[in-house]
Amino acid sequence: MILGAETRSNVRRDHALIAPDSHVESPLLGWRETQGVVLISPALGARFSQYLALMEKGGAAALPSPGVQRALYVLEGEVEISAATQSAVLGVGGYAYLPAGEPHDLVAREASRVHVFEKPFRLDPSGGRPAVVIGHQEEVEGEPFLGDEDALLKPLLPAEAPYDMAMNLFTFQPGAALPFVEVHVMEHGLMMVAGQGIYRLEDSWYPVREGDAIWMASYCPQWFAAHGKTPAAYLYYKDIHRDPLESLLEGAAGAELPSTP
Ligand code: UGY
Ligand code: MN
Repeated sequence: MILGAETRSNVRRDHALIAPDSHVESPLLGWRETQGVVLISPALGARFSQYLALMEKGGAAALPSPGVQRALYVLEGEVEISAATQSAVLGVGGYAYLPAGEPHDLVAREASRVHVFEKPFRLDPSGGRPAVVIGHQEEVEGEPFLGDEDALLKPLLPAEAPYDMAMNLFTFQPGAALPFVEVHVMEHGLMMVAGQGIYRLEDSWYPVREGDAIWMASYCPQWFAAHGKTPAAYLYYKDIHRDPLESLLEGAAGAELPSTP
């Protein structure tokens, strides 16, 4: 193989693996002293975006587009986040959730690598509004996944109806695996933050390791097993708590029910 002509990245109709060897940086609209790597976006078929913000010391974020919520997780460095009611300095493993329309400042106190999920917010029919969340993954208790103590799931955001997205941290001891091949309506965006393993996506099997990003469309068959001598961990996004018929219902809003004869 010719040097530079090979990559583990692979883009398919219902999934994608984006490995660091194929990253291309580009400016993030409105951010200062920051370059971005857009890993997942609607251009791929996704309903959300996932990107890396590579911030220089003093670099600062722009606000998301109107109606868009943001969940960020610090992979390297140290940033300061300030919203109307809360502010904090976040080191590695620190995270924040900013509801759509929430003004906030995000400034890098040193060169930092920040991982971001963004998604247009869909209001829950009961009208509940999500609140700002700021925390550190070490403060969140891991739940054994379907009873497996070797596969610990940390939900970083409240699992409540006003929140239409989840951001979770999933840690697998070497040899631990998802107990079955999942096929579900929810979509995922994922970032490997530690270790390595094998990801099955549809009918393909991918060796994956720290730094790899994965998109899984709705209904993409998925399975993971951790491999190696150290735990594997991934941060991932999932859309939750909304009616799967939502996109069809939008067009019908305000439509009259047919009258019965
Ligand atoms: O939350 C999930 O659906 C999770 N178990 N999926 C995954 O790890 N690929
Ligand atoms: Mn899943």
